[in-house]
Amino acid sequence: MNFRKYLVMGSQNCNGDPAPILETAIESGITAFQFREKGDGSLTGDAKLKLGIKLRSICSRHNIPFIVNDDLFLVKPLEADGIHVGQDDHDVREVRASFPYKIIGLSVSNQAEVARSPIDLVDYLGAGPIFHTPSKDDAKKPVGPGWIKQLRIDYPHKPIVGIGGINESNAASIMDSGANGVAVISAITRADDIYKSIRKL
Ligand code: TZP
Ligand code: MG
Repeated sequence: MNFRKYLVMGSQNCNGDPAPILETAIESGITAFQFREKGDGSLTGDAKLKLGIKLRSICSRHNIPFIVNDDLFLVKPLEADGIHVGQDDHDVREVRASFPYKIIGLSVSNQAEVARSPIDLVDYLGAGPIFHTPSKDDAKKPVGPGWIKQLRIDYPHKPIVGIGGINESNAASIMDSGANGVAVISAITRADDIYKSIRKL
């Protein structure tokens, strides 16, 4: 999976229909997508599944990896390529046991979280929040690009994506710190010009 420009998005991040935003983002060069329907105003149940199916089919048509955030029950119906979990979500060991061949991503914000996580079972690490984020109410304290440098030293071969407050003006600092890519919500969903913003990420 190419992690270079990883769009994370749910309907709660968009003013209107997320589908055309995803289409435009793919045409503009994103390399991966995570369906993250979570937080204030997010959909649940059938409406969530229905939107997932729509976004999944867009990714399939363009050969863009489709990762589901947290919701294990959506992995099969959406034929997701993988699943991303946070520290308060499902245990990685259980996720790996249920999905031996799927891509699994894990969020890590500090050394204590790394120490208690089975890093060898995951395919990539989400490192952050690197900067202040407007997109996650319960986000932890920003850790800065130094966190990516540390993870890169400790895990030279593990794919790492930075997340949290990343945009076209600071994305280079994330890549320079050793990340394989940047994961963003608002830099794309709130962009005046999605194409330009993604080109510069
Ligand atoms: N996890 C850590 S920060 C964050 C998530 C899901 C939100 C990232 O959103 P934005 O708008 O790119 O800061
Ligand atoms: Mg989570």
